[in-house]
Amino acid sequence: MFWQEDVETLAQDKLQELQLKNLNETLQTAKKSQFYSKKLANIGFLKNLSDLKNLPFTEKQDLRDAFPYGLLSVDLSDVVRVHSSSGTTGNPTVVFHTEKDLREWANISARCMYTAGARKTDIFQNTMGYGLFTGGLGFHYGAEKLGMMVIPIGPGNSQRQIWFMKNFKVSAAHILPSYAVRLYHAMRDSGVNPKTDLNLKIFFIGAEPHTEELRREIQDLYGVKAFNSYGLSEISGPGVAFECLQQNGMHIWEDYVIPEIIDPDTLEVLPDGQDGELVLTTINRQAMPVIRYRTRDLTKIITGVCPCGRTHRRIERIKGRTDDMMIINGVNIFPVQIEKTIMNIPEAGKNYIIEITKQNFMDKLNVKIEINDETFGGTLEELERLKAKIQAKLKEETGVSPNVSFVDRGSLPAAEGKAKRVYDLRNEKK
Ligand code: DLL
Repeated sequence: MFWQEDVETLAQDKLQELQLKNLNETLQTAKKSQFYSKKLANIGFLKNLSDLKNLPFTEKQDLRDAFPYGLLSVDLSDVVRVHSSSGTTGNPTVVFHTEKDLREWANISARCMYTAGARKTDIFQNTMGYGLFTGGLGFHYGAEKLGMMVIPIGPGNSQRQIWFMKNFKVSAAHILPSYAVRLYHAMRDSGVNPKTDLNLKIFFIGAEPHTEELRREIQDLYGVKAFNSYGLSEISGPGVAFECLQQNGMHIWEDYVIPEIIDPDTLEVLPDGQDGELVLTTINRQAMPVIRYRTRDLTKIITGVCPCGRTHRRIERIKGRTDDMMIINGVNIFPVQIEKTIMNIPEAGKNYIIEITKQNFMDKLNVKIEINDETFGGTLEELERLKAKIQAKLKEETGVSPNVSFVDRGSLPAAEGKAKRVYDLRNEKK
């Protein structure tokens, strides 16, 4: 039932003792880096965990400015791997790992997958990108540590994915939620019914925002249980927080990180149960600890104890990123609100993009949805009725009147990595 029962069920007060001890050690390690030697110069030994809130934040821009080695806390000769998240502007952020860091990451990834029911008898297909992106290699080593047979196929080439799934009786897969939808269509087009022709039981889905509705859809399409997986490169990658069999929030592994929720405007720490931005401090990393890292991800800590027996607190599904929010004529909207609405309309397809344009000085929200087979078969009149229905539901959910249009299946841009859903064309020259 547990990967490491002692630590997963450790009482909260004991967990906090452990956190304080490891936090103080981490601060000493961090101060060996150029960046934190200055930033934490006046910070001594912390007596209480609550002293953490007096420490300065670390931002993505700090990582960029310190590129390439400013946050390195160990001798370069002790570094065995680097990962990187490609930003669209400026320097990429780089993250370093010692051999111990990689061992710990493999362990926490194994713990995640075990928590969701994976066992050494499972055959595991890893469709996440290998390379600088953390999704592939991160869970690869976790899956091997757990003892599963790993198929390190990486992303893309749906026919090959299906071929492996079928011939090796793959039971567990690591997959982007947006790709799960596309792969299902590829299966249908090739006459493969995932429920009867394949042996899939567990999906680990994450790396991009998605709604409860999309998760349910994926579960229904494939006949699997799909578990939400949260992580970010700056804190290793996947393995930061993961759902247990209850599928009700993600346990954030508190022997690896200390989570805080802050108000993104006032920067004040908020109590459990309140919505805000997740801030994370690593407490067992050597090569590159990060202190009070502002993730920009919006969530809350769920109050109450999980029936699964794990004592590590849970975070709610990520609602969006502070920098994801679209402001349409002054109204704030998160892309997941659009997804939630679309997923609740059975006749609508499951692939969509959002375009924001400007018309006569006014913002316009355009939602382009792929047609699914049922709607495609319908008459023009039925299509118009469906369009009006989606428009009304979107207005109800967001407060903004969108333009809805249908596009042919397969015609929306398909990324090999994370799906790009929002295209802000307001500043595009005509
Ligand atoms: O996406 C790590 C990862 C790989 C997580 C595989 C899960 C599975 P980055 O590329 O650095 O790392 O992107 C991190 O992606 O700050 C969130 O905004 C978003 N994100 C990650 N997981 C989830 C999730 C990997 N389950 C950024 N739900 C994070 C919503 C997620 N957003």
